[in-house]
Amino acid sequence: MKPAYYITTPIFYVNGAPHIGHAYTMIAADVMARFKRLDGYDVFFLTGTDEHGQKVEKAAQDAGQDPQAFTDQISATFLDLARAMGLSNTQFIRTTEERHKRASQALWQRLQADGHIYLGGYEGWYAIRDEAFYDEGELTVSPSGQKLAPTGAPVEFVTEPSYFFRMSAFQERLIAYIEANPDFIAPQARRNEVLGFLRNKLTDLSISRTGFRWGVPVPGDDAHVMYVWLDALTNYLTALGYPDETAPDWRFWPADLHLVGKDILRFHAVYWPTLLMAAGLPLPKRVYAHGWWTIEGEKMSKSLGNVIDPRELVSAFGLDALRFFLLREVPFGNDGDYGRAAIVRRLNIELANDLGNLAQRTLSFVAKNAGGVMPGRGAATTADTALWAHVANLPGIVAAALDRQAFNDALAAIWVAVRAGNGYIDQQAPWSLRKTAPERMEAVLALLIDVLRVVATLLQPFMPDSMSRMLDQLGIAADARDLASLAMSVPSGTALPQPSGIFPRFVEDAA
Ligand code: ME8
Repeated sequence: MKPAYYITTPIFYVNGAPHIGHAYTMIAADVMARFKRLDGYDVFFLTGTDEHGQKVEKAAQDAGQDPQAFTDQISATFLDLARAMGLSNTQFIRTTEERHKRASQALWQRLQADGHIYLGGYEGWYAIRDEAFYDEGELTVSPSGQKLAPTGAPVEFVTEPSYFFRMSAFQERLIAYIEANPDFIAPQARRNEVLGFLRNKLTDLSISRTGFRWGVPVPGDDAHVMYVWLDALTNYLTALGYPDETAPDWRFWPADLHLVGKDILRFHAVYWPTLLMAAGLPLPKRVYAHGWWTIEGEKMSKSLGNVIDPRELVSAFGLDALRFFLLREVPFGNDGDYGRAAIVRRLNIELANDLGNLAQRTLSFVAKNAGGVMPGRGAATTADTALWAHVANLPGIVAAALDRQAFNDALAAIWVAVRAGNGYIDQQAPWSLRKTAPERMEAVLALLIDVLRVVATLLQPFMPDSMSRMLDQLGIAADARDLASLAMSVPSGTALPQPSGIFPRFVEDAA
């Protein structure tokens, strides 16, 4: 049986339209999922929407809609985003589904039965925008006198009865776990941030609210709904069939990777693992918190009017160029800035000039001068060995980089090979070998095709559609595109389809 790999994105709040930040996490997770499938894993890839809580209830009220009708509508726009970004997700979960209410209540009851929940009262600060509680000491005051959370979200003082989770009881175990598992929280700076936070005494976590109704009812106490983060985090279990631990998909637990933005690290690296410890469930293997995108140097916000709909970028540049740009432009983990000029540059230089040209020059030359079939291979020259050295270890290098979520390193290594391929064509000049040394010309072309095959195979997770077309042109059968198939070479004489350009240069309209 294939090994299991479970990867998740955050589930997104349905309080507004999806934007490039949501697309980013979705695409990064999709690249991981697709790569693991290529590498022989059975992958469960989950994304979806987070539909309860005060923030969503308020957004529905502001829109003059009933919360269920409102969440149905906005959740559909996230599903549409997932499709538009080419996601290969296994499920799209919604927290308003019945199965999710059952799972959240079952987790609650398990915690309660084991004595991890008690009834008390919450008196303190709450930010609806972040759906988070804050200590007095964390707050700042705006010029107008409004108290603000460290995220800049306005807070309000809340006094209400509340159930609490005895999170404080798990502080030492959590620290020990993080220390014993250096890869559990990544990147390193985020891990240090969590360990820093854990130097202060962990308080118990308020896990129910009474001021509004839009949430999962607390079992046995209708006056309370669950704190939205408790219900939200449980989605990762619901999708696998929890509480039925005999469900077929339960074998995917624990998750291999929760991919999240740095804004929600604490929920995933402190609240979630302690809840799981209390419930006696295994902990996720890794939580990776990526950086934050701004738009032309500005924070994305509705009031600035600079929120970019990723679907518009797809119409302008194509999906694969967008996917490539997002993971190539910025080392994962760092913050990034979207600018139109930057995406055009990546598209024209790296996709059109480097990769597109390497394929087009090679394949159109084969079509015109080598009978349109896979050319004959020859004994390797020093130049051939030097080129192949860039490719031979590439699958392992890319796999290792992706296991660290170093998408940018993976792409950089692939581009070293692509550029070496272009240098090799220029230097070997197959056009001048055509008359004088036709066999050597064939060997040069065959090697270039073998290089392109490795490159295109490894790039499939990043650019599924264009690499599928490139592999078609390279004569690779649909069932020979995984990493294991790289060991088998395409026989000389295999007919190759008529080539056509894959990455046209992007030219701005004169208007
Ligand atoms: O936090 N740059 O949902 P959310 C990069 N429902 N990534 C960004 C981004 C940006 N500017 N803006 C958003 C929630 N993201 C909860 C999660 S999980 C159990 C519950 C991405 O709609 C990034 O992944 O506010 C971030 O963590 C997530 O969207 C927040 O989405």
